[in-house]
Formats: sequence, C-alpha cells, structure tokens
Amino acid sequence: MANQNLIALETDARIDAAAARLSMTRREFLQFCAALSSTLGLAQGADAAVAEAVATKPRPSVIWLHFQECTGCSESLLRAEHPTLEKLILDVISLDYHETLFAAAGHQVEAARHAAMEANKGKYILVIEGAIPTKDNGVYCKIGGKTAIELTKECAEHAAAVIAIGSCASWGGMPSTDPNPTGASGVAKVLGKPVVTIPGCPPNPYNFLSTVVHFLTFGSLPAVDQLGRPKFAYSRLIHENCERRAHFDAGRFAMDFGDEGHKKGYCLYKLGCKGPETYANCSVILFGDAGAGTWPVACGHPCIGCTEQGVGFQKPIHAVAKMKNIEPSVYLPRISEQKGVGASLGSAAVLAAVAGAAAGAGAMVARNLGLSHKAEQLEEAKQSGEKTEV
Ligand code: FSX
Ligand code: SF4
Ligand code: F3S
Repeated sequence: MANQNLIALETDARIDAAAARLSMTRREFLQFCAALSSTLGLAQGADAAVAEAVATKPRPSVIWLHFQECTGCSESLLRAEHPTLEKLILDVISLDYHETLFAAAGHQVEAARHAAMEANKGKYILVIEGAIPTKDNGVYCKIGGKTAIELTKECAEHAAAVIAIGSCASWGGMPSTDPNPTGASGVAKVLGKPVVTIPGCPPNPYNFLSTVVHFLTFGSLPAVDQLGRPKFAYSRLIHENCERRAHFDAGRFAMDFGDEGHKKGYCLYKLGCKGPETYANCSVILFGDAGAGTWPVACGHPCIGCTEQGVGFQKPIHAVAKMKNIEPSVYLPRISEQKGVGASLGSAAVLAAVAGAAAGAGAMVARNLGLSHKAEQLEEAKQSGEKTEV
C-alpha cells in the first residue's frame, strides 16, 4: 500500500527547502528519512514524521565535551559520506560547543559553553566523548581549570538528554584498559544514573544520527537495553548477521593471516573474532562509503569487540571468543516464525527496495528487532542464577 503520509510530503515546499539545504534532491531526502525510520525500526508511516521533523523542527542545541579519547568519534562523524551524513548531522543539530571544532579558544570558548547552556537550559543535548578519569579526584583530565568529573556534572544538570558517544564515554573503553592507571570510567558511573550509550571505537555515525533524529521527531530518546544502548542498533550479535557466517557453520576457518582460508574469505573465529560475543550492527549498516562491505570483518580483520564492555580492550585480540548465543544465522529462516513480525518486515522490505543500501540495512535491523534479546535475557537469567532453557 502506498504511504500516503510520505506522498503528501512530495509537494511540500518545506521538504524542498530542507533538501536544497542539504544539497540533495527531494527524492533523495525522503528516501534517506525512510531509511532512518527503517533503521530505527519505526512503524510504517513514521518516515513522514521523521522527514517533517528533520525539515521543520528547531535544531536541538548540542554541547559536546571531550575527555580521555582519540577524537575518533568526532572524526567518524565528520568523515561520514553516505549520503552526506556529516552534512545532515550538522544540519539536524546546532553544535553550540565542541572543543576540537571550535575556532575560538580559552575564555572565549568557555563563555560560548555557558551562553549556550543558559540559552537552552533544560533543552540541550549533552554529548560526551571520551572516558572520565576518576582516580585522585579526577586530576588527570582538566579543561579550563575544571576536572572532567566537575564538567560532566555541571553540564548534565540542565541537559534534556545525555548521550555517551563511543566506548570510552560508554564504559571507559581503551583508556580503561588494565591496569587503568587513571580510573577511566563511563558517564553513567560518574553521574550515578543511566545515560544513552553509543559504544564503538569509533561508533557508527549512523547510529548517532538515528538517535538524534528520534529525539527530534518524538522528543524522546530511543528504547535502550540494560547498558543504555539503543535497541535498534545493539540488539543482535555481530555473528548473527555476519557475511562469513556460512563458513563458520561449515567449519571453514582462516588459521593464519594471509593463509589460503584468509584469502578465500573464511570465518575469522580462530584468529580471535569477537563477533560471537559482541552486540552491534556493524555487519548490517557498514561504515562510510568507501566501497561495498566496509566493516572490520569484511576487510579481513577479526572483530575486536570494540562496542562490548569486558571484551574490547580487555580480552586479548587473538583469544577465541565466548559463544554467547548459539542460533542459526539470521539469513536463514527461523525454526518457528513469530506472529506479528510480518507486517513490519514487509514494510521494511518495501523501503529497502526504494531506498537502496541504507534502507536494506534498516530492513535487516527491523526484521530482527526484539528477537535477539532472547540472548540477553538468557545472560541476565544466568547471572541471577535462574534455570534457563536454550
Ligand atoms: Fe577514539 Fe572517541 Fe575510540 Fe574512544 O571514539 S575512536 S578512543 S571510543 O572516545 O575518540
Ligand atoms: Fe563472522 Fe566472526 Fe562470526 Fe566468523 S566468528 S562468522 S568472522 S562474526
Ligand atoms: Fe568494533 Fe567489531 Fe564492529 S571491532 S566496529 S564491534 S565489527
């Protein structure tokens, strides 16, 4: 059935204006909003709401703090190419404070942060990139004379939402690697309350954009799991959607970098791939626009579990992964079909057909939404000592 809401926007001048602003055609703009909506796993018709919000709503003010990190999170947003993602990100938000991108320095930039926080009190989004050193009262990271702990608390007080971007801000990431000399910690731990986390080192910019667009469209952040990760992006293990999964199932492994199996694209499990214990959508939405299949495993390197606390930067890169969830690949039909999933599956597939690769990725995410949490539930049950069936 045709999407009447989206069709109505075809002649809306505000859509034309937004598309022109982003150097896109109207069609490209609507397709991209449809792809975003599909990635978020939203119901059919929500794509029109997303398009309208991106085109017309006032851009939320964003205060972006940097602590212990490599700035890869910001770099990955700015290097994003498909389709002009970086342009879209900078168009849907009003980036009012960002230490590495601001031309100003010193007192000027501090004044800009205070002014933006005052003008948007209770309404701004606080994005934190980098871990927060907590040892010795946080002396290992100071900006403008204040510790990262003080800045986090000060900026979070009147924020409408707090997003921890990257693994460092989510749970400590690379700076928290043993022996963690500075006590590097995640934002939630420092604030003592849950925040939305978008782990990855760097995280996929598409996941950040989708989270912000959800906030813009509905005034709230997307549903998250127990670690604060948006479910639309972190519901499935890498291993469940991996293009090399057939090789895993058939027992065909690369045993050494550059050996025959590696050259043939066999499974990287025995080289230490952490896909079987890492939740993320890398294998589905891919990175950048450099060419087909741009993500670590497709490039021939095992996943190091960069999104997963306790795996990335903790386990040795070439140690074999723990198998978390022994399920058939999602590319195969499920053993028992779930009722009620068909409708969203169909709509996502239609979007995939019209909106190309990005929506195709969205379709795969939409297809699997809510299903992989079985693995999480098993894990939680295991931790609480409950008896479970696999
Ligand atoms: Fe770097 Fe961001 Fe890694 Fe950390 O990304 S890409 S070290 S997650 O905080 O800048
Ligand atoms: Fe893919 Fe790694 Fe799983 Fe092999 S172990 S199928 S390379 S995710
Ligand atoms: Fe990180 Fe593994 Fe994805 S290393 S980028 S979680 S494939």
